[in-house]
Amino acid sequence: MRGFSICNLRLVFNLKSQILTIIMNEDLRFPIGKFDADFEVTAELRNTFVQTISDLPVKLATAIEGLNDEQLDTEYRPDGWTVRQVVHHIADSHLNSYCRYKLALTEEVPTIRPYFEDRWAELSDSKMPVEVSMKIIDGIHSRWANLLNSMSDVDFKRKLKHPESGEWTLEKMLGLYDWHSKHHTAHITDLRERKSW
Ligand code: NI
Repeated sequence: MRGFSICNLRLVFNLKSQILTIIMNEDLRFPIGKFDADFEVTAELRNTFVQTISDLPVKLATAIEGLNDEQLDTEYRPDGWTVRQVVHHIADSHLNSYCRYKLALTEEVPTIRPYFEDRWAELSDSKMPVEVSMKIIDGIHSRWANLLNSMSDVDFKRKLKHPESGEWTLEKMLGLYDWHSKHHTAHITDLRERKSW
């Protein structure tokens, strides 16, 4: 191949390793894959989603059990959130979600208010001890699960509107938070496995 020097080879090698790094980082970022909204919600599936919401406080407590401050301040992937930020983010995200459920149950297709989760994770309260958010998650999930268990089929078909992604039924949104709960828990459990913590 004419003009294909060592420099070109190095370039190809560097590009290849850069692409590999990006792919590996994406795997670390999405340990259970990305959320796919293309599914039919059956009553059985809905029950498994409700169970995930009930179980998260215990599953998350198990995932972070015994971690010291240095470990909590370790990023789960290069340039990613620390374990501490992940825990505080779950509290931020799920308290918003809980409010959105209550809005959708009491108003006609309310438009919800998005927020910049990355900016929230940089605020001072995301550096607090994780126990603070574990208490929030415990309380929110207890009430959220109670609410979900009280909802009828008709309630689960109620909708809210996200300004960017459009209308969501509450049962479809529950699929998102089932995924979200497992997604962030896996960030922590995968990191511990890689680090042998
Ligand atoms: Ni998240």
